[in-house]
Amino acid sequence: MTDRRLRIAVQKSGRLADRSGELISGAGLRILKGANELLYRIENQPIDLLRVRDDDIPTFVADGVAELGIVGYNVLAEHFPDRDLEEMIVQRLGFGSCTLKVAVPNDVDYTGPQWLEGKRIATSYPNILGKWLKDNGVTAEIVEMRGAVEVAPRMKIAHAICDLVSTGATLEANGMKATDLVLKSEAVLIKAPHAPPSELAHTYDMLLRRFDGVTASTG
Ligand code: PRT
Ligand code: ZN
Repeated sequence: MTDRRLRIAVQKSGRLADRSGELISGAGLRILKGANELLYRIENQPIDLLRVRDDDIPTFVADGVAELGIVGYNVLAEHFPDRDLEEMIVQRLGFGSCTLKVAVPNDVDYTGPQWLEGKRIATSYPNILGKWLKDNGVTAEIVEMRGAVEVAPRMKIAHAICDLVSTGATLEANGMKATDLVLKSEAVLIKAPHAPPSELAHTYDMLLRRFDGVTASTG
């Protein structure tokens, strides 16, 4: 006998946490909140939830620390700029939708990607932005910021930004407008490169079928 359990890496708190929990509950898994904040047990299946920062999820799953993970496509793409992401993605989950866009101050007469030539652009997504600039034949300086990217132009740190947008309220509040679309994103279910241990294969297959069913029914 083994007490080996499957692991699903999920965001501990933040924009994807609630919907990830709903997906897991919707698949019939009963989450048992334990004293251990990092690891929650599933009461009725040999599964644990590994609750971490979203930035850690791509690596944990790619390294096989967790068999599955739920993360924003934007985080995955930034983490693995050179990988075939489709090999990792099991399914798109239909929540956490947002877009990564270039934005400039309202008074800028933005004429297209060429406007960015020689300029400074602040972003938390240097890999994705770097690729997009290259694809568009633009040479610009990328200023990497962990947060508060929207204040960079006002602080004279950068001429433009590249950031996630959902309602557009943050840009508006900061006197900026969105221009080019760099990446479309939503939450995705990702899997480790190796098959799960054979004694857990049945649970793993059942889980994927159920996630698929929940996503199909919630659209
Ligand atoms: O703590 P941890 O590292 O786990 O979380 P985090 O702070 O890095 O991420 P979190 O919880 O903010 O976001 C998790 C994921 O949600 C992101 O990686 C995206 O996949 C997705 N998502 C969807 C968003 C947004 N919408 C979004 N609007 N992530 C961030 N934003 C931010 C954006 O950066 C900007 O500051 O919201 C602001 C813009 O929103 P609007 O509505 O004003 O346009
Ligand atoms: Zn994060």
